[in-house]
Amino acid sequence: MVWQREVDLVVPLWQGGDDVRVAAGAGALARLVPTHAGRLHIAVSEGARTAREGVRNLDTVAETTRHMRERLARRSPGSVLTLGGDCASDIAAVQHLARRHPGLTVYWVDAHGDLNTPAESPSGLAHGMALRTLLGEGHPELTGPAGPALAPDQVVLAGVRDLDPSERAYIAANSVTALGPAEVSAEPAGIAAGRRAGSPAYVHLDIDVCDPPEMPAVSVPAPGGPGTAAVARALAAVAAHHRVVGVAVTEYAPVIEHDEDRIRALLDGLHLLDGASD
Ligand SMILES: [Mn+2]
Repeated sequence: MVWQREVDLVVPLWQGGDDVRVAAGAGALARLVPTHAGRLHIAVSEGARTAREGVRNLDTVAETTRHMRERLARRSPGSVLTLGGDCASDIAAVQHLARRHPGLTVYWVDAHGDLNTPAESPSGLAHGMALRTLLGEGHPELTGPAGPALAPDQVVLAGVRDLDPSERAYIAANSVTALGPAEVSAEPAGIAAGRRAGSPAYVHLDIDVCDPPEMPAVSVPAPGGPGTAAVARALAAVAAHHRVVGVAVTEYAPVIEHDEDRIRALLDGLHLLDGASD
């Protein structure tokens, strides 16, 4: 089954995590994933490397997000693949698709919650604020003019384990579904439990969700993750249960030595390698 989407966005944004190694991830993923759609390469400017209003490199992250938002508004695709870049690479894509598909479930498959705010973030890094931004509580230049893209009950965190205290508090206060590594490993297909079959879904795959010994090529490794095989099974379960309208793959730092077959297994779980020649 080929996952049909209307546009691919290649987004070498690294300023959200201030780690230039993930910029090359966008191009590396674009080489691995054959396209059946138009592929737009988003230009990311160098910009000033300064912190403003609690967010490092805010100018560049906001400019990239605004630029993507405009491109998506012009094309109005119903389905989008984003090849990042860091976890701030798909803010505009989720904002666009959440409005296009009411009731969208967003699977945030990530070792981290990305639920910080500019005021609470220990690092000031935008990639750790991406999901909270989508929930309407981020820097206004990133949340954008249209208000919250998502409500907390639309979000499923999967494989999450590295959370700051304020992120834990947000999850508890808002009853966000959060499945840890043990739950994903024990029952990968369980991550879509309780969600309506055939309903629209978005998958944000930060490959740091995988256990670092299996997948070391990431910006911010977090010990104790599920294996890549379990993650691939969970992704396949989401793809089988839902109508997937968007996928992002983020935080891949291909310069770090790793087994490319593990990346392929993850992409294959999402049907992104179908039609590849080898
Ligand atoms: Mn992340």
